[in-house]
Parts: sequence; C-alpha cells; structure tokens
Amino acid sequence: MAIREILVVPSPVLKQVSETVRVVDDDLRALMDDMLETMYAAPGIGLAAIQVGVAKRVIVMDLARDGEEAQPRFFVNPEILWASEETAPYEEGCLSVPEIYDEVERPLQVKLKSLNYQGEEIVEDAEGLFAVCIQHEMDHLDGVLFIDHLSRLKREQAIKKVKKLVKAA
Ligand code: GNR
Ligand code: NI
Repeated sequence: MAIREILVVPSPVLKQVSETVRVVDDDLRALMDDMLETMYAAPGIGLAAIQVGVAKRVIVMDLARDGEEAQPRFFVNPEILWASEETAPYEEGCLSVPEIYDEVERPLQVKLKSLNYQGEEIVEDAEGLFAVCIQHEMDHLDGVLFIDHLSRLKREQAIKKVKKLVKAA
C-alpha cells in the first residue's frame, strides 16, 4: 500500500470524466487500497480515484467517527437509481479544494447501485452523511467539484485561496 498525492484545484485532471471499470481485479483492489490509505492519511471521509490522478469510476469511503472501528467502503461504477425530491443543504469540504467549506444542496436520500471490493453488485439506500458523501464523490467521477455548485464568484475566490495556500506550502 502507498499514499498517493492528492490533486488540488485548478488541476485540469479533476475535470476529466472517469471511465467505467471493466473488471474488479487485484490491480484495481491495489488502487483501492492505496486510495483508502491516502484518504485516511489526509484525513478525509471519501476519495474518488481522479483525485489521485486515475480516471476510473472508483470511490472509497469511511464514515466511522473518531474512536469508532474503521468501516472502509468501496464503490466501483456507482449509479444513482433514485433520488428523493426532497433536498437539504450540507456544509461540504473537499481534499482537492483544501480549507474551503460551503453549503451544497443535494437530494436527501438516494438509492445506489455499485460493485464492491469483491466485484459483487450491491444495491443500497443512502441518507444523511452517506448520501451527501456518495453524491459528492460521484460528482468527482464526472469532473464536477462541490465548488461548481456555488456561484461563480465563490468558486473563483475558492480557487484563488487554494492557489495561495499551495504557493505558501
Ligand atoms: O473529507 C471529506 N469531507 C466531506 C465533508 C462534507 C462533504 C463531503 C466531504 S468529502 C471530503 C473528501 C473528498 O474530497 N472527497 O472527494
Ligand atoms: Ni472531494
């Protein structure tokens, strides 16, 4: 396992649309292991493969709170089968937009289909933080960042701030 570098805005790679995975094999599991280690080290609660420069439709997530046992989750080729009409705002952040936080409005509940670490098809319902996080991560698979849901002014300010942060590092 290895920690990989997380790309930040304005990297054009983050705008790429990721490709559907053809087979869940040991190579893909090695990528997922690296992504999980990278996410834990950051630390973050979710990570899409494009954030480490790999344009595959792969997401890792762990929503366990501090002190709780780890609950790693893996989503390959996720699809939203249904989303609730009802939406809610949530203050989001992103490892690719460090130190920026703002509210994004998304469907409160979704029904999701994906493949797991073993390549088995899973259909499940998501709500709460799980619903927020899976929608945030699935946006990454289509080259969309949470700041793309904000006003152009807020988005441009966010990118400026991150550029400054990266320069200072
Ligand atoms: O670590 C993360 N926290 C978070 C908080 C609120 C909404 C979404 C997220 S995902 C983010 C990690 C990340 O950038 N995933 O792509
Ligand atoms: Ni993100």
